[in-house]
Amino acid sequence: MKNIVLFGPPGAGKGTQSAKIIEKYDYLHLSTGDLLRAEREAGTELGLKAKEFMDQGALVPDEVVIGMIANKINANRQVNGIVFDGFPRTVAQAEALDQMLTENGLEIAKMIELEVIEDELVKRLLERGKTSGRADDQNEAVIRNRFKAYENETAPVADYYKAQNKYVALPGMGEIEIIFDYICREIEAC
Ligand code: B4P
Repeated sequence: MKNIVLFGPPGAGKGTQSAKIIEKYDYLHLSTGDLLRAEREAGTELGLKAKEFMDQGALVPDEVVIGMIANKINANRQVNGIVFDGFPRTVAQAEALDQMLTENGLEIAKMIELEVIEDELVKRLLERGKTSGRADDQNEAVIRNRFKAYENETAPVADYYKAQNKYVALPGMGEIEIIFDYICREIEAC
């Protein structure tokens, strides 16, 4: 079972590339953003709590997200691999993930970061906001908050995987298919 963390700032292409990876390799896609949005739509207590943070562009508290992921890993032991998309987003989440995987005899094979400049990210997110209905994609101030949260809380997660020799950075700008080819090479090499 090959487990990959897809990493990068909001709008880097994690969701876009995850969809292609799961189609090609038949992996399980675990997107904490998607899981949180589903909880919101279902109107659960967890979803309502998450909404306050998401709409401001802040991160949802670690304990909420970690519990959600633990349930998914435990329910899916027989898959070819897992693509973690948008998780871990803090060092505490990365440590919790390692612990959950180790308990199941599993590990992260590689973290793949998609590198994209900020102006392009803003452009992509505002464009998606026109049709996604996502409040956090429609307002530039909220988008800037998401970048701040990324810089302060999420960027250090890359160092966590660098220390384990599992980190690789790829260009995230340009043709989606070309970026996907780079990603496939990395997945197949580990
Ligand atoms: P996410 O749902 O993870 O949102 P995201 O980072 O914006 O998505 P992504 O990066 O996958 O989007 P993509 O580039 O594919 O998180 C939303 C919120 O949920 C967070 O702010 C936070 O509040 C909360 N949350 C989620 N996980 C959490 C966690 N672990 N802990 C705490 N809080 C958490 O797509 C962007 C756009 O770019 C698309 O329109 C796409 O078509 C386009 N695009 C992609 N690749 C392109 C390319 N190569 N060229 C041109 N356009 C491209």
